Amino acid sequence: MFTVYTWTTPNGRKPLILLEELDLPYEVAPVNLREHEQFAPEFLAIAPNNKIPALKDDSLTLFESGAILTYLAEKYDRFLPQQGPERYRTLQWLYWQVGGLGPMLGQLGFFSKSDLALPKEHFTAEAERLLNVLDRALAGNTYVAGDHYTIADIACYPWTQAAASHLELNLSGKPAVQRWLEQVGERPAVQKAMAWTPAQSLR
Ligand SMILES: N[C@@H](CCC(=O)N[C@@H](CS)C(=O)NCC(=O)O)C(=O)O
Repeated sequence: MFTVYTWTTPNGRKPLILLEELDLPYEVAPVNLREHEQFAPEFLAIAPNNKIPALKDDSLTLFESGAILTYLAEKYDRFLPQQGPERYRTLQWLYWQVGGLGPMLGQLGFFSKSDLALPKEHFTAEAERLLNVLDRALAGNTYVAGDHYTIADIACYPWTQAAASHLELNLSGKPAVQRWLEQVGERPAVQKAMAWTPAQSLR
């Protein structure tokens, strides 16, 4: 049985989406970020970087959402081709999300709550640029890495959704992103994982 250590944030939803897509049994251990539970020694033993998500599979514990998605996709041979260009395009967009889209939108969320104009301007411009990169990629493809739904879509979806719903970035000039958000948002696994709350047991 997998245990997912998580919270109701975009990074936290990624492993839930994949586990739902794979239709696997799992339990959720909520790590309440508002109560700073990510700094508790018990969690530090699992996730030395003090951030969610983390995954436990028997004796293996993993942190970093990209590593978790790759591990599960490879274990079940789904949503990440074993070889060929689409494998590396999937990994390329996965790393792009984890190293770019996520951190930049995260910083925008942080500085939006401040009255510091310069960082707000900087991270808004960077968020716009990254969402335009995604829009151009999706204009020529059904999914982020090509014709198939992969862990790159799973990584990008919660953050892109948050860009519109929480960061109030206007996606009207990004038609391919809007089309893809609708399409991915219709998947039952995505809906279930995006609706998860700590009070709820998924299984
Ligand atoms: N690169 C990490 C980022 C994880 C991350 O930033 N998690 C946030 C929630 S979305 C967190 O745990 N924040 C708590 C903190 O910064 O103290 C990943 O992709 O897993």
